[in-house]
Amino acid sequence: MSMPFQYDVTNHHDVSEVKKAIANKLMYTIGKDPVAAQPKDWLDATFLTVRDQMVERWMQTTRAQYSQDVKRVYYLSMEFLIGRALSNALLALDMEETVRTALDEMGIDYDDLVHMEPDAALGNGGLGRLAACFLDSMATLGIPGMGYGIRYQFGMFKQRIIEGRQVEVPDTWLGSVNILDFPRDEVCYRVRFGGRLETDGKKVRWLDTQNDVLAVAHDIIIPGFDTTATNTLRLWTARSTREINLSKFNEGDYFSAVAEKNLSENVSRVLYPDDSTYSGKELRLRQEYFFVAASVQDILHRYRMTHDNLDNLDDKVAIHLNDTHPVLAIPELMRVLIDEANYEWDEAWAITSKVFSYTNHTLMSEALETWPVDMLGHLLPRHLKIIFDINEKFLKEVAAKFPGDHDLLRNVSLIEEHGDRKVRMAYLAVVASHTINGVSALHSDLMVESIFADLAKIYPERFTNVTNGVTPRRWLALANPQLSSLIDREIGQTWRVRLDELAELKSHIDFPKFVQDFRDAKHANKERLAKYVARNLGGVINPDALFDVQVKRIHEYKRQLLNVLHVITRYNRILRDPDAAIQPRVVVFAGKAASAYRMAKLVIQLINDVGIKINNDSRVGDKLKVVFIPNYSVSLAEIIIPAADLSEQISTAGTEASGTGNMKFGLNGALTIGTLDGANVEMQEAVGADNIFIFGNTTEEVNALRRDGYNPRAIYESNSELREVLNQLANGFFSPQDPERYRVIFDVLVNWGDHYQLLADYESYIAAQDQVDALYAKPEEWAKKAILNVAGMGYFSSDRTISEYAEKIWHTTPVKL
Ligand code: B1N
Repeated sequence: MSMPFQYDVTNHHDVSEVKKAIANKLMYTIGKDPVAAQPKDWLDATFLTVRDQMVERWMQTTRAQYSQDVKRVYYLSMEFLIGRALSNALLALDMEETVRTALDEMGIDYDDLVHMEPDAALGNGGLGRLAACFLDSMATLGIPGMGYGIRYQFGMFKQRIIEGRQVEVPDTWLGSVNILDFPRDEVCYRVRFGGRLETDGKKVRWLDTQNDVLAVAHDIIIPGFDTTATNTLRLWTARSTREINLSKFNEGDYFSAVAEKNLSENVSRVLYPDDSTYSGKELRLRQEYFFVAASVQDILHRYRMTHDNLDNLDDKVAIHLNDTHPVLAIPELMRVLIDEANYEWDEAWAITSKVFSYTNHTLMSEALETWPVDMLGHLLPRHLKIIFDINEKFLKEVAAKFPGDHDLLRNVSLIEEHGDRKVRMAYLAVVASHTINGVSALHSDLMVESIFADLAKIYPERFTNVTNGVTPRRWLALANPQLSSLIDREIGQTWRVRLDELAELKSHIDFPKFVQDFRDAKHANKERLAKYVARNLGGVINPDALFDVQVKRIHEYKRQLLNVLHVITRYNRILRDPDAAIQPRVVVFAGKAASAYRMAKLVIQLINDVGIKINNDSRVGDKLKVVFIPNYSVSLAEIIIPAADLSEQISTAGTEASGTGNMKFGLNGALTIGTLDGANVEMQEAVGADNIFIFGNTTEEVNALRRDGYNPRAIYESNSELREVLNQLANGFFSPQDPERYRVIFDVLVNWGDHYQLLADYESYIAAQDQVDALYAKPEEWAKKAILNVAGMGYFSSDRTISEYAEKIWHTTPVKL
């Protein structure tokens, strides 16, 4: 295609041109004289300069996608935890050095500037961060993909720790001007709620809806690494339908009109801070429908620009459901096909069931969405009817395939009948999707043996596994420049897009200089973290100590509490034998608790109370320190993970679907201490059993205990070290001013069944920690094993993950540029 216009393109590797471009942005777009400009103004000016570079690539890609009429993947997700964008863009465009020098020549410090950018924290944890890694990999691989989600005005809350307790503070990431995204006021769809149905023969009409809202698009550019290919993340924001009519209102109605406007715009106000839990709130259901209704309209609008009917939609459209949160897209597409495009049911169903695929991210019952039939019927009567119709046809099909199997029929119904009737959203996803995947080998196996056992009898061919991965660009190249340049020196630079090449490092453990440089890089990263801790928390930690790190959401199944039991055990050992030689350790925790999750919040408080006691005990000194770093986030992870020696992945076997932190730590040269859970299982295979500390019961053993009876009290009584620790919790040793504070933890573990089986794994966990100490005493050997961990992480690139999705599930190929 010829270029119809002439553009004023900055040479992005020319320092003086980049300087001029930044100065121009500062003057003409921000409206500031360089003499008066604040750091934020410089950040914005720099960002705008870099964004111009991305826009060019973006348009080239979009043009190529249209002219090649490519098949697109639409990744529907309630969460995209993308973090900072500027440093990532500079890496993708290979502009870091140029911009650093340009800023330096203008008297601005590059590092200070990029660290000023707030994180886009539109997600809770692993699920949202996975979506962000996937966008990065789709762009890098040239796969025509588009993310759809919600542009929450308030993202994940900021965590403050006040007197040891978590306090939630709103995240006002949108700040003053926002230059991350392009508002598209003209891309705007109406989303309807409520109302009633009217039937006229076969035709169903959805009428008299109330509290309708407009969804307005905002586009974020997703640059691919070292490629022209660039994708889009389209986030919807709610705008009142009333706004336009506001002037017509008389003075008396004005205030209620504004109140109503606020009410309808609430739908994109705030991210629910629930990770791996589910709360059946109506506003959440509204959010889910809001963003899928807008996205489906947008997808069909784009498709119709080049096609006159929707018969072969699946040739060009794949819609992927990131967990069940966007599952209403299924009845929504059916509604549009039947009510608006006049398809017969069977034709509509044939189209729909070729378009959708679904990823399950958890087996835990408290996270599985089931919406009350009453609530759904009230908010979305047409969709409820469609779900009932899907169910009726589905159950007929099952009855024909498995005659007389009434149990099966009851078990697989989309409607849970006992108590208040509820729609099982995961079942709806399975019935309508051509492919369903779990996120690690173990999880995918358990998925078909447990929650989907009955559905897998009916559709065995639909279920598969795609193990998660992480982007090596952010999680190694950006987060760990020192290790990255060392790896470059050893094996070249192409590992950034072919992470398998890290395997070449295996043979390099015999090069003493490399091993020494590797240790130096780790030490430098530990100094960087120690500096952060000193500056932000005021505590002193010694970079020569072993850094033992558990950072992730606080959840009972992730067992931060087991880690604390070990910390206290270690403390007691130091006090018992003050002269024993012991490997100094710093135990680092970070993570947020859902605001309503009492037990998780109590664990945060316990970590802080234990820290106060231990860190101020002069008998302990440098031998043990406990640090809780507040407000865990993507940008904090980029500092913490490269500094870790030991990665704690200690969930009860069978509960963590995959984990992705485990992969980030391995990639940055930490050794894992973990259970055979989630992707830890595959990590063990990848790095070798000698290079990982595996402990604890297997999933089968956990299940056997649940089935045959588990007696935590007997373990408490038989293990004296453990008994001492638990007694300290019960008798207020760590909370003398409030001795009852942790009694409930003692009860949960000893008297109330210890659901996550911490006590069952305690002894083998402590034994594994002893092995950790022994190995760390031999720093060369430790470093070699750490290198073998890096070398084994090739498989866990999200590029590999996305290639599998593209090939096995979406049937998409890269755009040619
Ligand atoms: O998804 C990650 C996995 O690596 C983790 O193991 C898994 O725990 C996580 C409801 C969830 N599962 N379910 C959620 C998040 C928000 C919400 O509102 C559930 N997150 C996971 C990526 O596969």
